[in-house]
Amino acid sequence: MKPLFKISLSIALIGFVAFQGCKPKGIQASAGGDASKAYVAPGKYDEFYDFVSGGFSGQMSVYGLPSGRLLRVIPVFSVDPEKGYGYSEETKPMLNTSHGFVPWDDLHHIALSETDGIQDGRWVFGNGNNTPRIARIDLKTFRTAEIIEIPNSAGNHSSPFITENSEYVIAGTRFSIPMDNTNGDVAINTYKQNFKGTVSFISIDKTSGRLGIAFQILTPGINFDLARAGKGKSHGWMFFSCYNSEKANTLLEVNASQKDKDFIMAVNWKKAEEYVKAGKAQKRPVAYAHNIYDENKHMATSEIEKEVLVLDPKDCPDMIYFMPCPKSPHGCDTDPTGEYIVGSGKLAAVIPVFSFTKIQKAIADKNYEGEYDGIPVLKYEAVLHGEVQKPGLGPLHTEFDANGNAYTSFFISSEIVKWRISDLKVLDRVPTYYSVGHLSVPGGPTRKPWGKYVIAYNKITKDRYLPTGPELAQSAQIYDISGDKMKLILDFPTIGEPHYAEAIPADILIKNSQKIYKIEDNQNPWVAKGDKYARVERKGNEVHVYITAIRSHFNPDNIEGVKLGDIVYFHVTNLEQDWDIPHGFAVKGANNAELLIMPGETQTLAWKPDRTGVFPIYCTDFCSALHQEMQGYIRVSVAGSNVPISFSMGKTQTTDSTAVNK
Ligand code: K7E
Ligand code: CUA
Repeated sequence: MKPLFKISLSIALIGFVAFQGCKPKGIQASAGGDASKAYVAPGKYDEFYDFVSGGFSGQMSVYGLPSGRLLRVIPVFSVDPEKGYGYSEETKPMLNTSHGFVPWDDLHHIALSETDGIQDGRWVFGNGNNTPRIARIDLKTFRTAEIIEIPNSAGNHSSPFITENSEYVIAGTRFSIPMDNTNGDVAINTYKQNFKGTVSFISIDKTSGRLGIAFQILTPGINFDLARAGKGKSHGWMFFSCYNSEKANTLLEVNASQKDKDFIMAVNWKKAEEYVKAGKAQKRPVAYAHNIYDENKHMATSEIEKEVLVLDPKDCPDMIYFMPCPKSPHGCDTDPTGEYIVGSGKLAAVIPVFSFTKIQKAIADKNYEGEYDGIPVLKYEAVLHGEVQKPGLGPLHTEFDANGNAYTSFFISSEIVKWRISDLKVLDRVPTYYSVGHLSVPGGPTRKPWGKYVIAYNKITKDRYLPTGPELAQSAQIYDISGDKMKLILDFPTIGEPHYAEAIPADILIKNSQKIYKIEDNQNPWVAKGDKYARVERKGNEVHVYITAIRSHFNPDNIEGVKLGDIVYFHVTNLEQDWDIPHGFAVKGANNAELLIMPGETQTLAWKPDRTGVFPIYCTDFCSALHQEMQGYIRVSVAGSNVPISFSMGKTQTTDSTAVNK
């Protein structure tokens, strides 16, 4: 540490301690003094990128760790007017589904791509809970590159969890439902006869990342909550937590809490692959949207796919097993070695830890306690490594460090508990402020945890921040876990309602981060690659404005000849080839949003004028000293007007032949 840094840090610390002085006593004590560990000096980079789910915001946000600085919000399942996502003609198809345009969703879980069980920094995946979807975000550009809808599913909560070589992300349905190819118009109280669950295996192309639904497995009508892939010795298996083994269809808070134990479902997906190869899967008619953003065309396309392969466990022995798990399990997490599977029963008084070796032995010995809908149920004692006794109340999720320790979040007792996997001893506990949901250790779900911190994502903030009306910010808290005891070092408010998050060392991503799109590679059908292509064309009642943007003007910036009843398409190409120089574009009265166009990119805004007059257009992103001069006018005349199409910039009416009004 340089001396200068020390001085400014101690000033910061004095401020910090003084500020703590006016807080309630309990909080002050627990926040005690290790803020230096979260301090990243101005101008310095953070050590980790933290990808945080936005919950009901439908987005993903990116923070630096350990500073908690917000770096970016990535629009995924919800429209984002700030970036024009879901508003521009090029991005609208990303939000297409079999139900049409669905501009919102609920994103709970993050999965970073892995090679050999280690984060490789290529892609990050997120789930849409409401209208079942999985998204792939490209980590070169931090933009959503693909969204695939999941058929035969409702409430895609148990998703997206990734296998150790990114073979698959999986998607387990939370709600069981009548299958898509059956007549779903049935009485709800026929649940037990007509409702089924599925878990889907979505393959990831090794080079392009392109997703495809490889197969689905039909399951009893229970609810899938969370999942984790096996790794190392348990690679080839996937573990799903299930609740509502009672198969209740009403008042689940009571009716789905009847049994002492629900299940963790163990799926041998290597075996499932064999069954698919052997032709055991049934082709079922379905309809689901598959949306891909083409980086060269700067444009998304959406296709409706029509078929899915479904495996029925009846035809596929040795593919799935149930393990009893107390009581309404939520989290289901595998440790870095792949030997231990931790089930967190929301209503359970212990944390059961299962052993993969014992599971294999119980399967070989057919050590079953019975069947559930024809699927073998392994004996609890036979597969149990042991139980963590008196851990806390309301265990939800568990993450791991590289030293054989586990960290479990407790919603009801509002704490993180550190325990040792080998002997199941509780080692430490710290309060969270308040009611932690997920927690996350960098690399925590992988074969190689990076450790250093555990971050709590809390549901309730109460007195932690200045009041902001009826709704308060959700909050994350960072604890230093480098020593024996966990130490709270920072609170930071978050966007939306975070559930899961995953952090990755910054070095892995920085080197791949893209700075611009090359204008020569731009294959958007409406691109204008320079002034000579700037033009306005009428096609029936469509007016296409091919407009270029470069500091600090639009070309053209005076446009006439639009008539009421026309739809105007502004195709804006940003000609800049410098990092961090987007231009924005907005027109008065537009019913959608702005465009925010990256260097080398083309984006299109559709505008249907509702009245005659002259309407300003302008750049919305402060791009230069003369940003405020980056503006123009478009004139709208009456429907039968004979004002011809014309366009210009500066004094010169263009005389380029491509630009002449035909
Ligand atoms: Cu526990 Cu939706 Cu992962 Cu929230 S879920 S906390
Ligand atoms: Cu371009 Cu401001």
